[in-house]
Amino acid sequence: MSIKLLATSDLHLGRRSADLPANTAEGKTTYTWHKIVDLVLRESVDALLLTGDIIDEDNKYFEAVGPLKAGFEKLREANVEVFLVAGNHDYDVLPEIIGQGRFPNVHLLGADGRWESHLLSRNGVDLTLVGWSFPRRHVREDPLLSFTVDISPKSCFTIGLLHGDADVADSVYAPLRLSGLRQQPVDAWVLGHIHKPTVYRGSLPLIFYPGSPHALSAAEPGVRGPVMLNLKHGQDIGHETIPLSPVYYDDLIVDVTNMHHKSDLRGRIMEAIETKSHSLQKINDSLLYMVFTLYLEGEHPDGFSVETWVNPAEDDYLDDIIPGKSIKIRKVLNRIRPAIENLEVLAKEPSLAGRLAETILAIQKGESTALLDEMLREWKMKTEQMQRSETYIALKSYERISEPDEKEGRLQLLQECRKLLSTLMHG
Ligand SMILES: [Mn+2]
Repeated sequence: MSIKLLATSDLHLGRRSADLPANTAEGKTTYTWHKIVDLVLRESVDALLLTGDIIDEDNKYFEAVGPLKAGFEKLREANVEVFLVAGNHDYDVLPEIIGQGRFPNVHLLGADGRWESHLLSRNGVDLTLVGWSFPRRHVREDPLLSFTVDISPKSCFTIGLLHGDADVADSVYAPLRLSGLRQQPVDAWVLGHIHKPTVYRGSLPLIFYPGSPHALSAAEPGVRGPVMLNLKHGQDIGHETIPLSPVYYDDLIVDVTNMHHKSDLRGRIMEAIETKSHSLQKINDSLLYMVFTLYLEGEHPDGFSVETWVNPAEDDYLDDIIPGKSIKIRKVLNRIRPAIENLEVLAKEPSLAGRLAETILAIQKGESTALLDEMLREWKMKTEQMQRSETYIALKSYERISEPDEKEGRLQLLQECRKLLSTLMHG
């Protein structure tokens, strides 16, 4: 007595992932579409739910139509129903393909921006699916304002399919109020449009964006895939992301403090990649490409030279670090703070940097300068002002708050002077 549904959105058939070798078959979103169809068949899923932007644009019609129809055909042969709504990218092309009428198992809900429902009975469970489709590219009003559907009294569950922008009031892509979603007699909302997988926790119903199942660029980091829903009588709806994206994007952060040789940095990069790959072990089957943005951090006297120690070439893929995976560092971002070694020399310069160096030295040695005294006075005054403020007085009842202490002031000023000097020297 249960139903299994697989939900996904924003596949953008016709597009391909950035930063992969040219013409890589796995980089195309059609690759993940076939994987999704295979998963539905392998896991005996009862119905596939697609919540918009499945096709990238109508200019991608010819790239998308073949694979989409082939998938629908396979699902029809396996007696799997498909329910979908159109988004802002496929508002015209999706009805066109479905309208060709060869797929009795495929149901586009809510064409022309009118809410529509469909009853599905499987394994002794009656399920109502409700949906609304984009009638045009831009929709400024919340589609929930016109929510009217008949839900059969014998229906055990109601699942809503909708493409739009949750809690973005001025969106031109169907602004959806979360409170509006919660008010409807719906047990779970499957949304589309936002590519980042998002679950709104806290209260019923279950509201979520499955997100794009195929990572398209470094702007779509982390594990991605469709979401499996399990519906059982008298139980909360179970949901689980099934990792399927062949591409994984992420940041790699390496601290270069105290590194003196290229080999040190290389070792640390390898280590970081291995750690990352290890943490992704459970999705290793689907994962073929790992693309990283490398951030160099920490303190170093010559951060600009350190940056040249790694030199990711255009088509450089590292193939043998992790078996079965291709790895690429797509970009190196230098966030290294300059370690100033000649602070004493700099302190003699009549520049702003010189004054800051002089102040840092004075704080470190427990001495004082005219500038430091002035800054400490200012700090003390501001701190006392803050302590007299309403919010601060409210806090006082919870914590013991002491008078501004010069030692604390010196410490804060030291951090600020260092930050300022680094910014000055770094340009
Ligand atoms: Mn969209």
